[in-house]
This record gives sequence, C-alpha cells and structure tokens, in this order.
Amino acid sequence: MKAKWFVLFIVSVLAVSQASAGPLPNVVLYDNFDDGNYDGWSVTDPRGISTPAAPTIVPVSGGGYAVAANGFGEAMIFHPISVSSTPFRVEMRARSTRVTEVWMCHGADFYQMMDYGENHVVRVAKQIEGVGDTAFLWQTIANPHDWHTFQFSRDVQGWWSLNMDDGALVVDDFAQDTEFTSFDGVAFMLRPFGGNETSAIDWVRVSIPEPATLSLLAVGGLAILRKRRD
Ligand SMILES: [Ca+2]
Repeated sequence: MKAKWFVLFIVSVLAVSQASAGPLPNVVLYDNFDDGNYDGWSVTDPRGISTPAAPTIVPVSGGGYAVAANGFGEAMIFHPISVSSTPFRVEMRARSTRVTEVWMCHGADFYQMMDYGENHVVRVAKQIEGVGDTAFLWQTIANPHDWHTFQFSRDVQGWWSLNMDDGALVVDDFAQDTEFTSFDGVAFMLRPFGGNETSAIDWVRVSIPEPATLSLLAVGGLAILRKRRD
C-alpha cells in the first residue's frame, strides 16, 4: 500500500507540474520590462517594409513597467531567438486600444497573435511574403480594452490552442498548421487609437513545452500502479 500511495503521489506531482503555467526550464525568451528598458530588443520591422517608432516604457498597475505605444504612432520591437520546434508556447499580458500583436518570426514571414481590441477579438493569423494573410482564429472577447493574459500554444501535432486569463476563455485546437517550425525572432506591433490611448505589453514569455520524458514517467507510474493492482 505504501508503494501505491508513493506512486500516486509521484503521478500527482508530475500531473500538476505538467499542468502548471509557471516558469519553465526551457524558456526561450522572457522579459517583463520591469527594469525600465527593453535592452536586447531593437526597433525593427522584420518584414523590412516600415520604419516603426520606438515604444515608450510606461508604469502599469500590477505589472511594473510595460512597453507601450501612445497617440497615433505604430511602435515595433524585435528580439532575436533561435528555435526549431513544432510545439511552442507564447504568453503575454497585454492591453489593447486598437491592437497589440506578438509575432513568431520566420525571416520576413510570421505567425501573428493579436489582442485586437478595436474589433473586440483575439485573432491569430499567418503572413507569408507580406501579402498572404491566413486567419486561424477570430474569437470575441469580453472587456476588449482591459489587461488580459494570453497563452497561445501549438502542440507536437501542430494543433493551436488559446487560453486567456488563466482559463477564463479556452479555445482548444482551433487550427492545425506547421508551416513554420523554426523561428529567428519575436516581434511586437503596438498600435494605439490616438490621444492618450495606450496599447501595451506588460510581459512576454516564449517557451518550448516540457519534454515528453515527464509525461512518460507519469505514464510509467500509472502502469506500475495498474500492475500492482492486478
Ligand atoms: Ca512589466
């Protein structure tokens, strides 16, 4: 019996660790901008078709500082990464008056994940050669101009899912796409509506999900448990 409970405990711990959205050991990029700068990022349009403005750093409630665009300007920053993986996860806390976007870049092409406050939706799309624009998701959200947390993920089979505000809105498997499996950068596009309106990103985290070994350990634990019950 002791062994049974021990195995149950291990399986439970593994299950919880698998479900956790907390810091992961395989984080590719994380920045919360609370040091008051965006060092490591450059004011660049990875498409090479515009000369974007630099975002400002603004203090935000509950989040220290955020990168933001005010007024009518369109601000953009880019951070290099080097990732080859089908599964990945992009998380951010963002606020949108018009739109805040995070891109997973493959050269000048990219996956585009948008807090699209102007249209009261979250949108995910793919752009190729600056003209192709394949939309995967157009999902209405509540309180579109407030701060929200977004988790966009793609699994090993290429299925995309959305989790907003820690499970308040979940859209599983809304598209299957593996057009890009290597990425050389992460970019933000921040577009406000004008005046004192602000579109901002408080933090971003790009990670590769836990390797399958933990899942295999959990499955192995269950198998041992089942065997002991026989
Ligand atoms: Ca922050």
